[in-house]
Amino acid sequence: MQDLKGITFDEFVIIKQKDFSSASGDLSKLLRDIALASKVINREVNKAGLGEILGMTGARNVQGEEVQKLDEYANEQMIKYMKAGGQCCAMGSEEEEDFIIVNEEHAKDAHYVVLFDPLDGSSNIDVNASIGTIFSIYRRVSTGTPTIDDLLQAGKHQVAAGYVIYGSSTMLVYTTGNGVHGFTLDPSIGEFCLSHPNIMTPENGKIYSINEGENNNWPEYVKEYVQYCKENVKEENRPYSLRYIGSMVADLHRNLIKGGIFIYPPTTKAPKGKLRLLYECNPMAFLVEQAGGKATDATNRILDIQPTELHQRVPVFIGSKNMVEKIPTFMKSEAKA
Ligand code: AHM
Ligand code: MG
Repeated sequence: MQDLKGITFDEFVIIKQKDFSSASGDLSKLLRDIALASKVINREVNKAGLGEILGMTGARNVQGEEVQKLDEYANEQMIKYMKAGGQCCAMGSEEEEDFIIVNEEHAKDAHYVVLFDPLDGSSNIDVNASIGTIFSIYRRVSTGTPTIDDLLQAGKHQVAAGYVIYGSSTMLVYTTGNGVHGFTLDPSIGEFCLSHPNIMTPENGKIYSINEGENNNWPEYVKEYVQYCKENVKEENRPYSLRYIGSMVADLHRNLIKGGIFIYPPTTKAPKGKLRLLYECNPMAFLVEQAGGKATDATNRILDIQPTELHQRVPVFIGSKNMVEKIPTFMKSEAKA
């Protein structure tokens, strides 16, 4: 790839769109709308502490408007920019019970549906830990009024996916199935600039990320795998290090760059895990696979799962290829026991 480091996200998606002679530019426009919405969310995330002070005075700000929780605010911004952009005919949000049909006149020929978690890891807002926005884009399959089938597509049909991490710097990481590229927000010009072209995740990592407090509620194979991560086997770089923020975007972003496995397993309390297939697992699985990693529910590839409901949950084992491939070997030992 020619050296494009430093160019803006908007310029980059236009250059990439030219690689596809049939491209109309609609997807590029949609991606730019998502980037714009995330900049607006970023602005509020960055002053979250100040917002909380206002909120404590009676949940009304100085203009007399109700002070909104940041996750609600992020949800509203995503919906607003998707509607305004005109490229999205329907959307699903982790914050909305039902999917939303975009009835705007200028969106009547829109080809795309967008699914998003507007602010993932929002329990971390209060403590200034990293949080993120996750998005997933499909081409609609229906004609006429969009239907639920447009949103219930297997992850392998995604045409683009990505996340924005609001961390020590704000980054947008995305894929359209042609590699994974990361852009860092330059606040001085208000643009995401290419900082991490062609991200590839190491095949082996040294990090495992899981909520260890739930250990007693895990199936045996997860307990055994985590025990394996802790064993002293110098030649295999074990023990691995445990790193867990409790914010999927932040945990996965770190593991994507450094190598590692992120696990949200089935538990006795949540037999299907906690994370949502459509808003969290599919987009992350698309990104991680594009970066050379893997994502499964322990047996099935995440991207092959046919969703049956909008808010479906799924266990997830995602990250460095060799680490994820190790999981089924522990399941076999469980079956033997
Ligand atoms: P949210 O979408 O309500 O923020 O919940 C999802 C988050 C993920 O970011 C994170 O990986 C997980 O919940 C942490 O859950 P737990 O506290 O059970 O470990
Ligand atoms: Mg979430």
